[in-house]
Amino acid sequence: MKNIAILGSTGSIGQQALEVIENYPERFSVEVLTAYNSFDLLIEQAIKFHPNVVVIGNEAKYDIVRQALKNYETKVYAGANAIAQVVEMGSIDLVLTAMVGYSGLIPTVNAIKAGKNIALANKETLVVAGDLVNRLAIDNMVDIIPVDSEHSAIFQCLIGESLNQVEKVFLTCSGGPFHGMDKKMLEGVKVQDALKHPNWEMGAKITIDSATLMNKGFEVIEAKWLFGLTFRQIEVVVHPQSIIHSMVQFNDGSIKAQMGLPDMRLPIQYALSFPERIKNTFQRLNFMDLKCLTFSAPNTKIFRNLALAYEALQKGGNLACILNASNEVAVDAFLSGNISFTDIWVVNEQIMGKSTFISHPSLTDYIDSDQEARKYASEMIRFLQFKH
Ligand code: MN3
Repeated sequence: MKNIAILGSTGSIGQQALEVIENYPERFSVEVLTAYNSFDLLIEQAIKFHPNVVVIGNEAKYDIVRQALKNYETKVYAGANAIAQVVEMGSIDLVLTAMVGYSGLIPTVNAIKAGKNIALANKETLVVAGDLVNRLAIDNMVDIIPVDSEHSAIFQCLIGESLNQVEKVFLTCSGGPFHGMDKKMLEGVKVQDALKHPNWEMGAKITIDSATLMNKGFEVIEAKWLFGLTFRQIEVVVHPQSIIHSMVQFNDGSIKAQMGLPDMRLPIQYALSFPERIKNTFQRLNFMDLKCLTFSAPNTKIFRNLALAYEALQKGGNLACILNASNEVAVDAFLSGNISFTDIWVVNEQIMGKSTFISHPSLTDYIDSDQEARKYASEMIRFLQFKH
């Protein structure tokens, strides 16, 4: 029996993880659930899965959750510090990190320090502080198993292989809803268009990141840290059908691909059951239904975020942390209607140039860099609003 903590259980990944867990009560048990704001769904999940502990991030919602669960054995806590602490509980075997953005960093760091294996859905943890998180994982002999579909694909292709025989990886990318659009068209993109992803149902933040290709940029950085690659070994390929989830090319030129229907429950289940594969009833891919699989290069001249991610990777230090912080602020501003779609990467590029560069950051440096970049990004957004 694996006892699982799900950080971000009310989000898209969290809910799908619970769907998987529900099918295998003899294998998985839910030990901890956390949510930031969605108290009603958290309560519902707690009643259904009876975890040992639930944490609601937003302390203003504590009383509602506690009242609703007062007749159950589940303990209720509130606040970001509580989330960062519960991951250390002795009874937890695996922590699924599925919260949004930078908020995933500290709880993940604590879980690793406590020796917990990580099923990593929160890619920002590796984007912000990949070197530090990797070192901690090695020191504490912790496995980081990717949940992101592309990284799960690479991970699966690498089973039985040596990392030093990898020539490169192809990270596939759906291209998002705006693939092929020019600069003028992108400037007029509306929030509701950007929130419609062609292949994957996801939360708002990652859906916008997919549309701007920031998500793909973060995935390049994530791949670097998960698999020990250089930026030259990671190539993004636009593959709108999302059937090949990524590929690995070895030093003899042979290529392995991992394929399947685009269904996040598959990489989630694999991360939870690894090293085993367990039988399920998910729909199978029928090759006869596929008309064609297509591939093309992403346009990084237009979709600047992908180029910025490569730049952050190449220069290293705290630059990816800065990019992530700026991007979180810019995406919020776009979702609130304060800046245009293309302003997102205009802000990111400026803030990367403006923030203090640190070549070998500590955890405190990362926290400070995140703060500084957010402050600069907010200032720039106020300026852009004024200009409009
Ligand atoms: Mn992905």
